[in-house]
Amino acid sequence: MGKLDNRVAVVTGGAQGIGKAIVDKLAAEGATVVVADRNGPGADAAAPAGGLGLTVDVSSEDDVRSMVDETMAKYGRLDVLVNDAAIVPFTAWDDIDFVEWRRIMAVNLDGLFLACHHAHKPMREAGYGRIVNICSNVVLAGTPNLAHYVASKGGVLAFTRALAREIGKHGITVNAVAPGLTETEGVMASPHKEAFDFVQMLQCIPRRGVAADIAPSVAFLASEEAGWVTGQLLVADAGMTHN
Ligand code: 4PL
Repeated sequence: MGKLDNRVAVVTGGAQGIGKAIVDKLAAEGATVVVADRNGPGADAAAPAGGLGLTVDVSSEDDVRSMVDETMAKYGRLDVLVNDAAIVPFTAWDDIDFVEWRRIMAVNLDGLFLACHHAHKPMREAGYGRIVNICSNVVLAGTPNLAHYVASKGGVLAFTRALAREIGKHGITVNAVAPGLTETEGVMASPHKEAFDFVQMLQCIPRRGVAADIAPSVAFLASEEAGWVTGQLLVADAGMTHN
């Protein structure tokens, strides 16, 4: 008996990192999980038994449309959308030109819009849906070397609140989860890995966050019993920040 039995969930960015941990947790709670990732072989590898891996660049409307169509064709329903796909850059302010700005916005914000725009339609027809957007505690901390990413995640938070108000009447909740610095493949391959000691000093719980620390908050908001919670930001960062 899982809290997501008989539900179909789509997780973007599910091939690695926090997204992969979310895929595993939703599957453990009984969901059938579609893993959508730019890395197609990675998506296939991450897809749980009975699930599906899809090659999806969320900044491509064609890809996102296909993601929803293929999910509906195979399973006939789409109950949960987790928007995890994002680029996590490390770019000094002096190096953020318009090309770099657009690169981040295209995936982190355009991709969020496209996935919500297309995936909420079957939810609306069913009169039920759960959308969980992965934000970041950088929106509360203003973390350096991430100005474009911080702006994109600010957009994720604000859009979560706005969309919740637009589509609540259709039985769809829209919430955000804000992780802090988390030990993932992406972070460990970037200069962000140097920030763990500093970040731990600010946390209430002094250890490195891992992807499995984030997934249960997502699973809760994705569950039917969270239906009275919408437009909210759940900060899962060991108490580093408060909203
Ligand atoms: C605290 O979301 O939340 C670095 C890089 N440090 O991407 C993040 C903190 C990073 C964060 C993040």
